[in-house]
Amino acid sequence: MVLHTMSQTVVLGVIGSDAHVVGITILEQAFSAAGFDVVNLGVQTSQEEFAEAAVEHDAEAVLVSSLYGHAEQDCQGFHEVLEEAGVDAVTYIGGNLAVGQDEFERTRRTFEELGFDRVFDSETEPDEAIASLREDIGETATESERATISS
Ligand code: B12
Repeated sequence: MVLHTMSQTVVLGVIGSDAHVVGITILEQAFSAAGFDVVNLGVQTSQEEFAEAAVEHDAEAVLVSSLYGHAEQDCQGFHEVLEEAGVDAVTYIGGNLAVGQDEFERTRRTFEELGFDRVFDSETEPDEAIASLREDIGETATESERATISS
């Protein structure tokens, strides 16, 4: 017998003026297939739109994507906006987060300091993010998802 738990909602979108839509579409499909309720805000999403959607859908997680190299500017003050709106959710960011992105550890620190719980580079497989999220919200990852988590 399979036991179903109530599904968890994930809000995702591409922040700022960024128009790269492919990555977020793949993430939407992967999280849906993994059993999450996904609210995809699409491209060119403002900080406030993320916050409003997270409140409206009582989201467990807010996933931000950015490809075009302006993520740091776009995410300044983001966590303050979420906090003011009363959002209590895990926050991830991923994509091409810096121009060049040759030293990812520095990029990771920058975004952790901005308040993100996890930071992913553009090589990230959706399963890795899914397994991380299950871990962060206290759900059990499947074996194949678990195998993708890097330490
Ligand atoms: C296609 C493309 C475009 C298309 C976008 C079409 C569309 N509507 O989507 C067009 C031509 C419009 C475009 C425009 C631009 N682009 Co462009 N584009 C690309 C390209 C070739 C592929 C992007 C793509 O679709 N990848 C496929 C998907 C599946 O991968 P992905 O997006 O990386 O997403 C995966 C991961 O990153 C990760 N991920 C992404 N987000 C998140 C979030 C979370 C939470 C997690 C866990 C994971 C995750 O998971 C995804 C799925 O596996 C990349 C180069 C490249 N090879 O990546 C450049 C690239 C992203 N573009 C770039 C640039 C500079 C631009 C422009 C600024 C160019 C210009 N001067 O006009 C504009 C920006 C316009 C705008 N307002 O956004 C640069 C960014 C440079 C940087 N960050 O340092 C890149 C890297 C090219 C390069 N090497 O210079 N682009």
